[in-house]
Amino acid sequence: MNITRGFTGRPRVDNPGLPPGQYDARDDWPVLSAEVTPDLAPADWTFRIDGLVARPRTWDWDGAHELPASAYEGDIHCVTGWSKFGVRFGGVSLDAFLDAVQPHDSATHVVAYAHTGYTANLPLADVTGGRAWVVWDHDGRPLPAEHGGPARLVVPHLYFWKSVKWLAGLRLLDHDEPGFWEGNGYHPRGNPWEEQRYFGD
Ligand SMILES: Nc1nc2c(c(=O)[nH]1)N[C@H]1C(S)=C(S)[C@@H](COP(=O)(O)O)O[C@H]1N2
Ligand SMILES: [Mo]
Repeated sequence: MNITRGFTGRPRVDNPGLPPGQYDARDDWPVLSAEVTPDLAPADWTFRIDGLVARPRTWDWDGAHELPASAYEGDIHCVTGWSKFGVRFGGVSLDAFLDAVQPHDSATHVVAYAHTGYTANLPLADVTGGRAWVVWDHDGRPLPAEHGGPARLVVPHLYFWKSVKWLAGLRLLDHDEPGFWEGNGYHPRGNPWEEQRYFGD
């Protein structure tokens, strides 16, 4: 007897870029916010890096734009199931900001936080080496407020809850400290390719 397994949704073989358990949202870009969208003008936006760094620093909008421009074009994956292909973000690599503050050798993790209070924890290694961006453009236009404008974090190789909207800062730590979703049962790292959705996955 033939047992046919897994005929739910589109077969992944058609779409090798789709991590396990995800679907292609195509032209949709769902908004997922735990807070009300803040009314934050570029002139009021600041981005601070402190904690285990030699030179803690705060950038304003113009100061951040003086750093070398860097773009991400690729895929994003939300833990609720949608993935989106070929998203284009423009901003600055987080490496450029981190180079300026000189992280201590003891720093192993970061907490990224929003102007609204939302937080997400990340291993420092996941936000260095050209894998994380502070972005203010989407498709060549200013990032819409509901998607985190004026500026958000983008860490596309992890589930998108790590990509803090209305980004206000990073604190460097020598230990892991759960953020908003991680403290509510989600996985500390959130690698979509290993389906690290919940604590213990
Ligand atoms: N400040 C803040 N950042 C956040 C969130 C949030 O609720 N607040 N949600 C996260 C989640 S779960 C996802 S999937 C993405 C959603 O980004 P989008 O609304 O632009 O699709 O933002 C992440 N960053
Ligand atoms: Mo999400």
